[in-house]
Amino acid sequence: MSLFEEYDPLKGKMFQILKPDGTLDPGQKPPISDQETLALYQKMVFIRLADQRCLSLQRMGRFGTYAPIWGQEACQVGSASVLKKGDWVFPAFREIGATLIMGIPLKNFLLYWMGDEMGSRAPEGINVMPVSIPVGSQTLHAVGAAWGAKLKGDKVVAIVYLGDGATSEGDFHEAMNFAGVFKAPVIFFCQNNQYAISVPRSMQTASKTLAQKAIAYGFDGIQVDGNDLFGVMRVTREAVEKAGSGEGPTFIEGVTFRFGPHTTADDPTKYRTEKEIEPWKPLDPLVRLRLYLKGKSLWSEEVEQRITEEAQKEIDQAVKDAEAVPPPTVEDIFKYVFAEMTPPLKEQLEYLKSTLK
Ligand SMILES: Cc1ncc(C[n+]2csc(CCOP(=O)(O)OP(=O)(O)O)c2C)c(N)n1
Ligand SMILES: [Mg+2]
Repeated sequence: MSLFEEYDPLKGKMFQILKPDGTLDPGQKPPISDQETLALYQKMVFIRLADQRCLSLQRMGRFGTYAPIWGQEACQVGSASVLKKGDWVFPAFREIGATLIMGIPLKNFLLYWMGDEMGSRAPEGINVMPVSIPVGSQTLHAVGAAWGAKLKGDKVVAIVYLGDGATSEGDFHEAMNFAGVFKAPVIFFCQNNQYAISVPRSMQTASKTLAQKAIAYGFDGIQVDGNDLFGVMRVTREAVEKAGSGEGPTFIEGVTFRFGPHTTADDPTKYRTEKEIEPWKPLDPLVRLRLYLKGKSLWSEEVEQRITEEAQKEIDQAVKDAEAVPPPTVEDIFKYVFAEMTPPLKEQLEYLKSTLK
């Protein structure tokens, strides 16, 4: 029986390898070695610290806005770390983890949120698409890229990150339908973080799980503990292999929790109680992995201090580098709409310039 048959979402079973106490589920093995686990833990620490820095930069007025990952690191690190370099990645707007794992420099990521679209430009050979602010639209782009790759015979897959709220968008359903019909090599990675801004999961859909939505479109859906790095890796790897062998799409629901605000523009205490957050705290993906590594004598306070210091140094440098880039000019808003600026655009640019004098 395949993993997807065994964890058919209609049976209501969620896949998990690493339990919250840091021990393994009986009968399950970690998908990577202990040394690889330590290396990914280090990346997760880096991502959490970079995320905190982004929040601070926004609070100091050095970022426009920001959507923190805090709590969702295992979903993103676990899924992106099983991809190959040429695979297509379509992020939503909360994807610092997947973005950095795919090799986008932190400097680029920072630049984007500082308001410079050059930050969206991926280095050659890294197929990470720009942030998608419109909820769910990136699912269509991913299916298109996956289908295109299939037609061209490129041995790559596309993965698209979306939230629980995005599953209520029309775009999402069109993408799911198209992916199923054309057996596109695409993975829908849905981070069910329980909220779409202030709207709780219970108000989003009457479906028991989000994973079961895949069934209506004729392909596999699976619910995985999204705070379990090992579980996420195993499920995503299986989906990648399936897509690579021509068996089409998979929908993965990573069950997780957003500890922070939706973005720096909202105050979660207005719609979420402390009582609701409390049970998620011990499920923190970093805490769990730390317990596992400690059990293997690979984690100690000293190790934590060393990787924290290394990370902070690298983050400091990336912030310096990003802030050293001259800010975009007023012309940049108009210059790239068409290959050549149209007369109305030229007129508008002159008008804006005159008002800024
Ligand atoms: C098409 C569209 N509608 C509404 C919004 C405003 N909006 C931004 S994020 C968001 C909620 C998204 O929730 P979810 O998909 O669960 O992702 P999460 O923010 O939890 O990661 C909404 C409604 C938008 N950006 N685009
Ligand atoms: Mg959400």
